[in-house]
Amino acid sequence: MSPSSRHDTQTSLRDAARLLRGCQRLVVLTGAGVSRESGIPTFREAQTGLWARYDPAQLATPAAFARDPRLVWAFYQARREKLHSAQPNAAHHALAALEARFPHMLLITQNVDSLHEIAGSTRVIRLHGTLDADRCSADCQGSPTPVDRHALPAPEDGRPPACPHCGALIRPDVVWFGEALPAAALRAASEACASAEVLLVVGTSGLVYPAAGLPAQARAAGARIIEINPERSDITPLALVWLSAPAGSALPALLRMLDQAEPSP
Ligand code: BJW
Repeated sequence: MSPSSRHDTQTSLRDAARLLRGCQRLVVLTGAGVSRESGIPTFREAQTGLWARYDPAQLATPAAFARDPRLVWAFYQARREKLHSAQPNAAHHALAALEARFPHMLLITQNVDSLHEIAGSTRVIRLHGTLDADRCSADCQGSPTPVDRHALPAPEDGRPPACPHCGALIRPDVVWFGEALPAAALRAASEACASAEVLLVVGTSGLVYPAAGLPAQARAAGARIIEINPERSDITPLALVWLSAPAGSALPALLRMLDQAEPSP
């Protein structure tokens, strides 16, 4: 495969399909870019409206929550509101279809929306938690202590509701900067990448660790990496095939290519 072929989408699609055909251990790693075409801004994009003047990386921390819980809670409530009307896009559907085709496929996601599951993916490892759930910020009954926010009165001053067990504030069940990822999920992701034949990386900047280290780990263990991202990322230098296109068009095109008979050499 010549390096110049990386820039030709049709050639890259053909190369990617060739790597996938007959693959026995396929692992997929997704990031915010996969949900972009569902209208969900990526993490590093400027937030819209009210949130334009805030850096999301400064809000997604335990220190920010301790300093100004009302602000951080409002940030997450606004994102939940936006998610409420979001639907899976063609990329989520194509990944669910890919799982049907490769029953051992494992999908590792950094995303905190549930769009992969809604689209029908079943073998999903979540590295950064979920916006759908909350927990006690003091984890008073063990780590985590799940709390149903819908069953609690919402304080009028905009603060998060209080934990019904201990009275500490509740918080979204996501992983903030400086917090450990769920150990079992990270272990499973790491093991899958260490034994992957092909790692398909979709829509991540590759900036946030430890998730960003998984492609290098897979590559060191012999996996071939396909990347789908319209922009170069920190993963691009590791990729054997880079599909420089939005996931919502590249993934369905890749599925169509897989359905075609392999061209004779
Ligand atoms: C498209 C597209 C289209 C657009 N189609 N593509 C090693 C080195 C340096 C630092 C560290 C290190 N190890 C750990 C750290 C510290 C830190 C870190 O990584 N910092 C970096 C910023 C330098 N990591 C942590 O703190 C982690 N914790 C940790 O390591 O704990 C250690 C510990 C151990 C034991 C005890 C205690 C501690 C935690 C990281 C948690 C990340 N959480 C967030 C927030 C979740 C909640 C929320 O959403 O609010 O997760 S941060 C944010 O980044 C979010 C994302 O999942 C994550 C990754 O972002 P992603 O998905 O890559 O999105 P973007 O926006 O960056 O990129 C989008 C991409 O899509 C772009 O490339 C576009 O081009 C592309 N795109 N449209 C396809 N249509």
